Amino acid sequence: MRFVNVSGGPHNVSFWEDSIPAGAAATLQRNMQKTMGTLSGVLLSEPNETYTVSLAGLRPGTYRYYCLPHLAVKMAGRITVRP
Ligand SMILES: [Cu+2]
Repeated sequence: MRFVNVSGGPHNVSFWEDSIPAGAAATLQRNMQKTMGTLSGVLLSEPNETYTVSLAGLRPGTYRYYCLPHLAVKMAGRITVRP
């Protein structure tokens, strides 16, 4: 999955550890491009900068994420991995 910084940055992709399937954290962490902490992607500041999270090997379920700088305005989303 590829995220693009269109405007209003910096943005990032941080997953709620308690909102992903049990046992999925290690795989998800490995699948994330550069991180700045547990399940927390680096900040994107440049226009059209991208951030990639591979879905390879992720167990089925819902993975909820948010943007750390914009959590207060509820910038968030979810990825559903189907079996
Ligand atoms: Cu944001």
